[in-house]
Amino acid sequence: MSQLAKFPEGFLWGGAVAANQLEGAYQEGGKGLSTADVSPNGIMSPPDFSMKDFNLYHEGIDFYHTYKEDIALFAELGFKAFRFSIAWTRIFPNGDEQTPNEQGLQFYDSVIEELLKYGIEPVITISHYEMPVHLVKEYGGWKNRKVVTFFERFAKVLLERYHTKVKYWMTFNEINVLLHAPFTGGGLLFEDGNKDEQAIYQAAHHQFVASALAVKAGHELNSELQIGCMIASMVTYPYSSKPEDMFTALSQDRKTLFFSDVQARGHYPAYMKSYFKENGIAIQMEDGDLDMLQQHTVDYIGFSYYMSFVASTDPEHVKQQTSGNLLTGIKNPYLEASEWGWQIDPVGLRTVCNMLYDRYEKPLFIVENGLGAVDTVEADGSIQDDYRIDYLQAHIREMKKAIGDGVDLIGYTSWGPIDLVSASTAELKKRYGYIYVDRDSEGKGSNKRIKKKSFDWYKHVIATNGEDL
Ligand code: BGP
Repeated sequence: MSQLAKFPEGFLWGGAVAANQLEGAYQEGGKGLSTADVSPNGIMSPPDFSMKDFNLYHEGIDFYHTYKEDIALFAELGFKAFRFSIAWTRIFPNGDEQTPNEQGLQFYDSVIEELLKYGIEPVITISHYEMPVHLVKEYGGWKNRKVVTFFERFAKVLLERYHTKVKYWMTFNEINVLLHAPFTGGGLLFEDGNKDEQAIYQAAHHQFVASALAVKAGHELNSELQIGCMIASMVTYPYSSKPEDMFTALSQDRKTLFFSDVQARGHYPAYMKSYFKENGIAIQMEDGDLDMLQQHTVDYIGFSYYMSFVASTDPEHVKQQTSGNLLTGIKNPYLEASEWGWQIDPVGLRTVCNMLYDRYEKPLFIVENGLGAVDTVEADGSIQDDYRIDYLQAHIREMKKAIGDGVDLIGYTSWGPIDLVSASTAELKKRYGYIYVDRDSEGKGSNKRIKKKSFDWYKHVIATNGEDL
């Protein structure tokens, strides 16, 4: 690596959140019921439409009412960018209406105004792990082609309203998670518990077309817009140098890269067409779909990175499972893991950056990364989260090396700069923030915001543009 590697001028330092994990106010401002609202055990778990159980997503951290105070703290951190999602149900409560809910739009008008007041670039995720419950019940979620039209309408409303104020967009959060958690990613329910690949890949096709339609609409409104894809990056190492292990690792990575391949290269890759043929999967397409995918590819590759994975053909290795919310993987003997079994691998981030840049030669934007940990408030009221600083510091160092390798990296928005409800556990035990929220998993607490030790650390990183870590 060149010793001279530096973060570029205008690098987008910041943080990332999702509407359903922090806004709360789930029935205010004309909002409809979203899939997150009916997922009391986490948005990765099966829903409970009866909503008998307490659901922390209903309250979040009350950002709907505290956004001014919270954005002021982000400004104090020196944020250049803030990534957030729009709750589809605030704009179209049922999803299939013709006209948007003006009150819902006004909330996001205010959030955007507040960010711009401080010179913070808003970065919008159009859809982050949720959709109107009505679209699930009435249409079966994303496996129904009609949902493409509803999404297009939703995306166009946002693009038309904000295209002069918001430059950076992404269509679907972690689009590849549809494979692992089909309800979370696509509103797909499989009553018998068996994930039907035909339905999942059909839903993926609909999301690809919907995403391309949003890219088209955005560019027609404003050619300067940068509209990206967003994948949960999952780099897989072969457990050994056994050639079969290598091939297994490659096959596992392709399950992720398939999604960015279609969105960034504009066509279905050969390996996937073969997979469909071998497995009797037939994607129904309409005339013009393939042209749409080809003509309206994304401008940048957005991705999350939390951990790396291991693949092996040896049943003994497969037994050494670690946990993790999306894939149960084999334990990597060289790595430590978080309390939730996510294997901590900063070098893997450099590898992912290089892999993605080699493959697409489009700008990369790391839109999620961070350490989920239990934080303790000391007797003096401070929170000494050195473990979080260590994690972030090591990852940012590797990002810098990736820039030295020649990667065009445009930004870094770490996950949950303010503590929020966890996607996989629906609790407030696993925290990511620089800002502590005094609220527990039962929703009890003062809701007060407290700066953790990492707050000053990250502030300094941003102030020095990553020079002094
Ligand atoms: C990603 C999701 C986020 C976020 C993050 C951390 O997969 O895009 O929504 O929650 O993971 O996950 P968790 O909250 O389960 O720790």
